[in-house]
Amino acid sequence: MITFLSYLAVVLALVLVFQLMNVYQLASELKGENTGLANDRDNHSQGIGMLLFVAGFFIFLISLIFIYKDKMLPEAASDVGREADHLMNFNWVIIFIVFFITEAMLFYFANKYKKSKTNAKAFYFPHQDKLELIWTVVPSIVLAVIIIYGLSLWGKMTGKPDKDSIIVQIYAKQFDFTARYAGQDNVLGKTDYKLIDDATNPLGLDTTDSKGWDDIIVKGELHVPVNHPVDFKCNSRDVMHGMYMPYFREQINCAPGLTTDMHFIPTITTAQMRQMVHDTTFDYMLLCNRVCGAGHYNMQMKIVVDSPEQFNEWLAKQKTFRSGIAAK
Ligand SMILES: [Cu+2]
Repeated sequence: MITFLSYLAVVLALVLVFQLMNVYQLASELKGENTGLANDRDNHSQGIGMLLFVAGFFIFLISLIFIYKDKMLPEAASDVGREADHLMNFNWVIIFIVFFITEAMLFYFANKYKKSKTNAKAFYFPHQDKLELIWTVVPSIVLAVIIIYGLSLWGKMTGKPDKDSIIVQIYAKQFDFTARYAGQDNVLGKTDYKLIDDATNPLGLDTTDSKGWDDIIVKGELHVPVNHPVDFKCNSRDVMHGMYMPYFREQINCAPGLTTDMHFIPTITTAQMRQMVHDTTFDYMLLCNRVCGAGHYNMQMKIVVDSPEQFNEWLAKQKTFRSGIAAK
């Protein structure tokens, strides 16, 4: 009810302002002031209004950056993540320089060349080759630099992984993630979707392939060691999912019938990050960012970045695929 009354008050206030403006206009028409044409005083006040608007807009924009600074993601926790942040900041610097210069000029000239008695005639300036060359070539070079920078980073994220990477399969389905570590031999065993059985073999591992016997399948928590390359091989059982790791600035699609690959070196452990963000409950997350169905909003997995010792200790406690089968 209070909300409704507040809206009503706003609407009535707008009606009031509109009516007052009508009264003011009618009054000035009666006095013979309003001829329907802007006079020098109107042009002057509009020009000043332009300058005030752009100054206010700049102040508002810059203050927003400072007010919402702590809502941004914390420092990137991976090697490629840091570079992704550099690339992003590089883009922002270019965007801001161009934005501030062009917007300031737009409003400055709107004021400078407002209609007045002294400079009523516009200068006819239809074409200039040199100017066109400059505004074509300069943005082209800047864009090429951004694209080359971006492509080289993408190459680092998805190109050939480091030879001693820990290989982890990320298996997405509606609506959860399962991780499979390649085990002692660091080779993932073969899989076949026809062998999938939710109770005993959720990823459809081929039991005749000995390379898969030492594979370790985990749900709920994904552990990786700090300062060691990890290679994620991503698959999907049903529809398109996203393997999105915002704290490491990585993301790739998990598509059915296809293996996508992405790797990085985690650089900050969960414990260190908890100290950095002053939050003892902080956790890295793996999220799905393809709208994959009704349970998409909750499709996630916790990522724990351990010290190498903690990681080995954790891994040793996990059951291999073969011992898991034997237990059943
Ligand atoms: Cu999903």
